[in-house]
Amino acid sequence: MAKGDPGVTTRGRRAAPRSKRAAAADGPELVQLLTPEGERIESATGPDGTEYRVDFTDEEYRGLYRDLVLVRKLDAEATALQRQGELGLWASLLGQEAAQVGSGRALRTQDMAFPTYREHGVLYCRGIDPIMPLGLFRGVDQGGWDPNEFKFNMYTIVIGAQTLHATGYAMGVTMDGRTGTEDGEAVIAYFGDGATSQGDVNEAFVWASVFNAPLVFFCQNNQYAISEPLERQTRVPLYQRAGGFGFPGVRVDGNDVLASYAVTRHALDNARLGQGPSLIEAYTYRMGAHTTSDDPTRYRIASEVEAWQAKDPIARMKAFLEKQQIADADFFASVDEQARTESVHLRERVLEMPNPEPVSMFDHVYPNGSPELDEQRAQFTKYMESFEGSAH
Ligand SMILES: Cc1ncc(C[n+]2csc(CCOP(=O)(O)OP(=O)(O)O)c2C)c(N)n1
Ligand SMILES: [Mg+2]
Repeated sequence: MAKGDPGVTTRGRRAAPRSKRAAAADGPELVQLLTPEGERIESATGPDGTEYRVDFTDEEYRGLYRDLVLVRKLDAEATALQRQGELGLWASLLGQEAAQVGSGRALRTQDMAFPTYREHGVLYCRGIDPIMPLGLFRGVDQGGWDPNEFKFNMYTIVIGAQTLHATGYAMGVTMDGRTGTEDGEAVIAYFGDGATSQGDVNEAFVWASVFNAPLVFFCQNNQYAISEPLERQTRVPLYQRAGGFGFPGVRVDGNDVLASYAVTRHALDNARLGQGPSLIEAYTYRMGAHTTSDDPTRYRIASEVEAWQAKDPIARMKAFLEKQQIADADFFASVDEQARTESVHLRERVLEMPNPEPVSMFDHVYPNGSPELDEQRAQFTKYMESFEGSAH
């Protein structure tokens, strides 16, 4: 995990005290409950006047920290596995742990999530074995988890497509009469800043709005779409786009796990009660490369990354726990040890993953197959048989 001096005062920031409408330096109306220095802000007001606060027990605060550290460590292990040729590709979440753990823990059991390809932290919060996405990125299976069992859809690589799937699903939730009560179902759709320029996402906004779908659009604005910076996507803060579609938008400090939790829980609860969709812009930063195929030094400068490292989501949570004496050195050591053990275990299991039979790639294309697919399978089987007995 990242080490940070808890007392560090970053450039252009005041150490304390912070006002309710804090963090103007990070953009307008940024909801923040934990500063980069680890100071707690009791409550924060959103653009529509909503007051956000959290009330966690010490155990729960420690639990959130544990989640953040584990998620980062498992992600680092996956990056290392790719570098060693054990995965074809990896899309790291480095820097986005708080946005994902905060929103992921805000989901209630009955809520349904639609991820992109980077939501490993949300996947973890849903109770899915972290080995699952590694099978996908190793190319030995399609992901492997049951979306209905865990209420977490399959990873979606096609940018923005999952926002339409989520909208359709959320409309179905309403049609089935599963909204309107406190134990109703809400839906969350994850996507990136770049995805906001896709037609799919804008269509999803329209449909969700006019059908009052119980849907939270959760945009992780990590400042880049591969090499394209945010200023190539928008001239207004992304959360303000919601207004034009007729639903509320809020910008949250995506490196603040407490604020991410508070804002998401509120939006989900509004949705489940039948109050329609909303947009959350989690303002964060992709500290690593877009994927292991990308070299970010070609399009961004080191000082930018350093400025965001000073806002690290884990360092600020650690500083808070230390200052408030919610956790001691033994606790931090035990979390590090757990992270190490789990990542070693993950690595061992990845190396043991069996290679599938090549012909099995035809098995799950359609639920009931098709004549064209049967023909392709037959051709491929014949092709593979042509190697039998040869040295290749
Ligand atoms: C429809 C579509 N177009 C292009 C791509 C190639 N592509 C993969 S990731 C990406 C950038 C996405 O950026 P953003 O939405 O900000 O998400 P991030 O990766 O930053 O989390 C692009 C263009 C794709 N996967 N799908
Ligand atoms: Mg992005």
